[in-house]
Amino acid sequence: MATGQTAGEERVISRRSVLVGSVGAVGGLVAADAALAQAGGAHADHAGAVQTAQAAEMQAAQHRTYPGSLSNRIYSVNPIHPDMADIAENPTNIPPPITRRETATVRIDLETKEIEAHLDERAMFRFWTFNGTVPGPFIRVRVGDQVEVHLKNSEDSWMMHNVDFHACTGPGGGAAATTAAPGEERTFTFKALNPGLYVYHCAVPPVALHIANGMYGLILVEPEEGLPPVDREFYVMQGEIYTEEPFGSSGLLTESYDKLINERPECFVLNGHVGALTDHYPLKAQVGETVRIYFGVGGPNYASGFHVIGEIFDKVYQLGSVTSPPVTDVQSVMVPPGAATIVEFKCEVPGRYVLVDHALSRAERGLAGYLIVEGSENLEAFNAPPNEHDSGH
Ligand SMILES: [Cu+2]
Repeated sequence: MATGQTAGEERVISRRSVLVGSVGAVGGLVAADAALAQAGGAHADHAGAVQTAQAAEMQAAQHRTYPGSLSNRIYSVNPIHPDMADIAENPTNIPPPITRRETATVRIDLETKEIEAHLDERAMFRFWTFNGTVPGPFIRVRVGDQVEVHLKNSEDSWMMHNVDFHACTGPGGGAAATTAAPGEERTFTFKALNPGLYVYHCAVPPVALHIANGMYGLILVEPEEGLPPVDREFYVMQGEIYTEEPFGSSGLLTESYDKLINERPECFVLNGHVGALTDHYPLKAQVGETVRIYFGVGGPNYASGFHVIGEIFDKVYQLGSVTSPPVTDVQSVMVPPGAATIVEFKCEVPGRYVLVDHALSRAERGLAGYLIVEGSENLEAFNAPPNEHDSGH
């Protein structure tokens, strides 16, 4: 099994690191090796075990900090990126609620574009996109509408692309009908039969690769009566990125098909790239406002335990169903790949809140977004004295 192989490789590397005495530089590997030495005497020779114990003592003697830890950005402000090509979708880029009370034909124009853009402060990646952003545009229709999809594959593309709408009832969600070579355009129509929040994505094989490289978005099919009004709406999607180079590498990175099919991503992202919703497009609201987040998982592989640090979801429309009553007072919501949810909460206390997948190892691989709430203090709800260890405010 692939994961077993890789775990074995890591063990070999960590043991070699200990034996050559480079332990100081690789604290995580030392810890792994200490565990290995304890667990498996047959694997740990005496010299290695002694050195491992010494290294563990050294490690315990100093108060370790992890200045490179990306979860620092959960609680502290991150430096701003320099201007570079950016595929991040602005989370406020959402069409307004639909006010008409009759059905209509709605034309959707999607252009598939492959764009080299930055993945984090140091790295670039060739993203595959709908309309040049990840996620693709937020589409808003009303139940009963005829949706007329026009999919154009840019002349500059290297790959075939198409689109599969989960909001569509019909074979492939339109995928076969819209498969287009570079420079071609395809159309199909479907009737939005079921209200809800749905994912759309490219479905050209290997489908997981097209999704991982950025080809996903959300379509909201409003119920007849619409959704209850809120003060602000946001559009956020989670995905994984698989590169040959390890997380944190510089330069133009290469996609890894091997890591993709073994489900071993290097990056986890909100809205396309590391830092998209922290450095470029933090969400913003005022105290007293009610916020709604349309949250989807493009994936392709990992479910999200979606959570906003410091907030409680007053309402959750589970699995994106708007015809079931929302559940109330929820800390985190599980969102499978190829699915979505709608969360709502009132902002009662000013400050910075952080959108995460509560599988928080993924924060170390890039997954975080900010919600900045401004307004008057609410000392009844939250009253905290200053703390010199708090570097982030
Ligand atoms: Cu594609």
